[in-house]
Amino acid sequence: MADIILYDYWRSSASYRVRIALNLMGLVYKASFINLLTGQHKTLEYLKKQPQGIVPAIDVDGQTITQSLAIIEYFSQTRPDKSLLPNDALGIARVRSISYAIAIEIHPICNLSVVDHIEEITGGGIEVKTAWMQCFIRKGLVDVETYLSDGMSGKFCHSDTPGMADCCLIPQLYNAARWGANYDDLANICRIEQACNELPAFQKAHPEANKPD
Ligand SMILES: N[C@@H](CCC(=O)N[C@@H](CS)C(=O)NCC(=O)O)C(=O)O
Repeated sequence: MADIILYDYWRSSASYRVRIALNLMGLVYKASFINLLTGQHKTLEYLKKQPQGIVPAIDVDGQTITQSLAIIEYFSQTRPDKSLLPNDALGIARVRSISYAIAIEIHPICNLSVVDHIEEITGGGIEVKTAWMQCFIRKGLVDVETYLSDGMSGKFCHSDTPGMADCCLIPQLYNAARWGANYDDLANICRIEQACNELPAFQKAHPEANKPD
């Protein structure tokens, strides 16, 4: 099988989701570092891979795939023995609900390009940016906690096996900590975070372990 190349930025939570997923599936990949700080994601060369100019993107099986959840689902479908989705339709729907609550509800409104723009149009400083992040990350995590309190979570977001929802949750918590959004009172989230942090797949995917030299 052809090499897997992940177009990655160490601090990107969407890239971090895919790093966790590849590690959980035991898939070896090469990381190609795309420096968001120098605008490498907006170069013509990278835009041929990812026309939106965002990370991650991945080269696999002779194709390029974009969007973190599409990437995780692609691997789950093409390598079913390593799938990060449950076997039943209801389970898949639940895992997608939790994943989307993070990746579609929290992440886009807390993207740096969004908060930088808010800072610019309000004329506010870092305080405006921080208040925005804390408000919307906290609100989104409270919603996720409600999902996780439905009796269908186990050791992880869904059952006792880590899967796609955990790949979304842990990077979002890293971002919450970065901006000082409190979630100490959200018991299921804290319990699942602890379980994930014990696994090498999550440890190896952590941004600090993926900083370029
Ligand atoms: N929905 C996308 C989100 C990707 C995304 O927003 N990536 C951010 C980093 S986490 C990015 O590349 N931002 C660069 C920019 O906005 O200029 C996914 O899940 O892959």
